[in-house]
Amino acid sequence: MAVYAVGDLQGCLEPLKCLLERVAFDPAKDRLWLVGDLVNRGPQSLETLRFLYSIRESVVCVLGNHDLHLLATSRKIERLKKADTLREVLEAPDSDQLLQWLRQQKLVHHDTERDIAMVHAGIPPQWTLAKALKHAAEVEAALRDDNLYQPFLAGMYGNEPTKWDKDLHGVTRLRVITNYFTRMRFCTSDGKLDLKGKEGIDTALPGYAPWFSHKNRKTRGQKIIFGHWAALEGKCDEPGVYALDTGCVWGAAMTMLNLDTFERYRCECDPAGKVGHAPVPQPPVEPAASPATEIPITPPAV
Ligand SMILES: [Mn+2]
Repeated sequence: MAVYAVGDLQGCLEPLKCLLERVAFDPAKDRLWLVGDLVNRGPQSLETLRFLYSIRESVVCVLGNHDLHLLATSRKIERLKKADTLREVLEAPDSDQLLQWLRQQKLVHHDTERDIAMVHAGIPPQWTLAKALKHAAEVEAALRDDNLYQPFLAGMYGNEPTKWDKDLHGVTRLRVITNYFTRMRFCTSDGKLDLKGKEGIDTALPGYAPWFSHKNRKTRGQKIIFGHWAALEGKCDEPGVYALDTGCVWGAAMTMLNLDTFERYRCECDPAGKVGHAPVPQPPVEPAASPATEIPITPPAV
């Protein structure tokens, strides 16, 4: 059995299939780990989810911010933004089945045999892996609980509080945990988040640094696989920490890592998020969320 981890898919199914073919992936024998952000911005979110669902017994996946956004839009908590490409998922006849599957996924995965952890964005410096798994389980339980699902998704959005405190409770507590695991890039050594910075590591505000580069990080020495941060271009100098988001959806590449040999494979993508060899364009500036740019999922109720 071989295990492969792949960076953010964001609805780019062709490059994923290109990588799976390259390693002759066999869902009956092999395992596919995904760092989350399976959907959105790319061309084939629905087909991507259907494909993953069809091989779900072989898939190990953690949720990213775009996956949680999809779940929230499906519950009418958030509206689709102009750049979102999720409408086809919401309107599909098998939408419920796919979203129920998505909802069962974890925020942090730890393979005890290989001692490798996987998370979408990162693990804050002040948490050990054991603590991270414990707090991830709080959010995972809320996602799976029919009574907590809606309040959690409704309370999930927001950048505050910027820092963990063990006395936090309710959705505020779950929001900070979710922001660490699904949105974090820069933070202070004691885990205060800057959720605005999205560029490379040299753009940190004073006192802030990439979550993985803090000297006091309690998961130092632990192998960690993550995605989310395309501006890193798959580069991370921290030993044992593997950045896998190489910006497929922006026309760069999709990356796959063999978890036994740590060999990397790349599939070059075109600006439409498909397989191609077009020149790499600059990532478009994300449009600001404003009511004027939002598209309602369904017409307003009469
Ligand atoms: Mn992300």
